[in-house]
Amino acid sequence: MPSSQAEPFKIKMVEKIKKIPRKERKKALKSAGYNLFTLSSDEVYIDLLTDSGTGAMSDEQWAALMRGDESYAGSRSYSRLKETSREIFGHRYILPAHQGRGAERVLFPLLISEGQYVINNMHFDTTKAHVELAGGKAKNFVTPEAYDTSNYHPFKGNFDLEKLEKFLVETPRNKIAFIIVTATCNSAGGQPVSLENIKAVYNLAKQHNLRVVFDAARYAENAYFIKKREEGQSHRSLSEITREMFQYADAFTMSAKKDAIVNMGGLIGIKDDEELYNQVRSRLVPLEGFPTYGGLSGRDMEALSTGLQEGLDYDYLQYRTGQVEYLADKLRENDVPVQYPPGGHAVFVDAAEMLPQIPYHQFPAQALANALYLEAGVRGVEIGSFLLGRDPETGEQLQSPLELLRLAIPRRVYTNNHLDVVAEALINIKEYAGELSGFKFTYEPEVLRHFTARLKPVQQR
Ligand code: P61
Repeated sequence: MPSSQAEPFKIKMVEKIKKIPRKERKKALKSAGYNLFTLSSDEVYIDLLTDSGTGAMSDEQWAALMRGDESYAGSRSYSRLKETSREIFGHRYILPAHQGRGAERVLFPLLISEGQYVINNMHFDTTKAHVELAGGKAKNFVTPEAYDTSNYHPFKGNFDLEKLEKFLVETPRNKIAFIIVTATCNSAGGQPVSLENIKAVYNLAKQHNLRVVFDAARYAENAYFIKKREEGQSHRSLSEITREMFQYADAFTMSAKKDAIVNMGGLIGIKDDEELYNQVRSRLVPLEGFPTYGGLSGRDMEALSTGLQEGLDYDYLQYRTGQVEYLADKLRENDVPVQYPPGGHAVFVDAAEMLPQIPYHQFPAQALANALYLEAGVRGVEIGSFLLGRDPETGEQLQSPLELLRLAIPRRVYTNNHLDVVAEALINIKEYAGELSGFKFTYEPEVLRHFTARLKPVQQR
């Protein structure tokens, strides 16, 4: 962020944070089984585990909470959420869910038959888990540019259209369930998908009679990057761009905990397919709740309606993406390898490059996450082979094409001074990165293992 540009808000309330001593951090890591998900937040100084549900709500959102209508059926707060979402996304049918994976759990089984492929630029882990739980097989088609972290490309979240088309032509229609567009593409580094690419995917899908579903958690950051980076888009408003993006989707699932800046919430949108809407609504009742609350309280829906609008504010998005860039630039200037350009919500450090001595099956980015916590009490998250898991058919550990340590920046929470601490710690680690060793399992759950797994260092320190 240029130094002349300050945060487009002032701070009304603060929460104390504290760094526990290094000796205690070492003990905490050991008792957490070297899995940072298991740490207590009191043991963490700067928490960059996720940007999901960790943002700071605005005064307008807190005020909106007071207007929550807690009626079981026909809540006024649901009507507001429906109208706001319709206006922003242009989809006729809107249903709430308690969070993104709740929305996936309701929608996906309706669209997937046993053994069918689900196509994505790159599945995020919970999405992949819900595809697999519904009997589907997750397949990624992200552009190869995404795998070269050091090379600039404005839209590393794009689909490889040639590869996608070839697959669609060669695979019988009944073997494919639908196509997901994840925007921004989290696993590739919070990387945006261009409007041109989104449109091309939609057109290809229609040629092959397939639905497109958006995984829309970071819709606003994606729209911002389209405005800033795509030719012919700079004059358009973020609302116009968002409306056009969502025209190229038949439905969407959304974790509202990211760009809509609420601590809990999700949405399902369906553009115009009334039959699908009726099916989704019926499934929503036993899984999430009555269609006018879907796992959310009235006040949650109020905060969400306000957050959906705030998330698209230009000044806010400029500050937000600028803060991510600030951290990325600082690291790059000091030769810490990061996915470049940085994405919308996080800086992704290339751990495979920083710790080449650790093989993928000993999880280099997990080793870096441990080192960063030990160095400065900063918590990041591994996005690599540890998160990817095993081949569901062979049980073999899969090799992720990228081994990344994600430093996700909560919205409106930390200042650049906090990020200076993070950068300094990683720059220090660079000096002894060659001495770090990998990890192996002492406990490995079957589904979404990284949340609760326990590990130990391959070489006992
Ligand atoms: C995240 F460590 N993301 O990025 P829910 N789609 C997409 C997401 O990014 C996403 C969901 C669907 C999280 C939370 C998280 O291993 C982890 O509201 C593109 O979280 O259910 C969530 O939305 C699911 C963190 C998820 C993790 C899994 O931090």
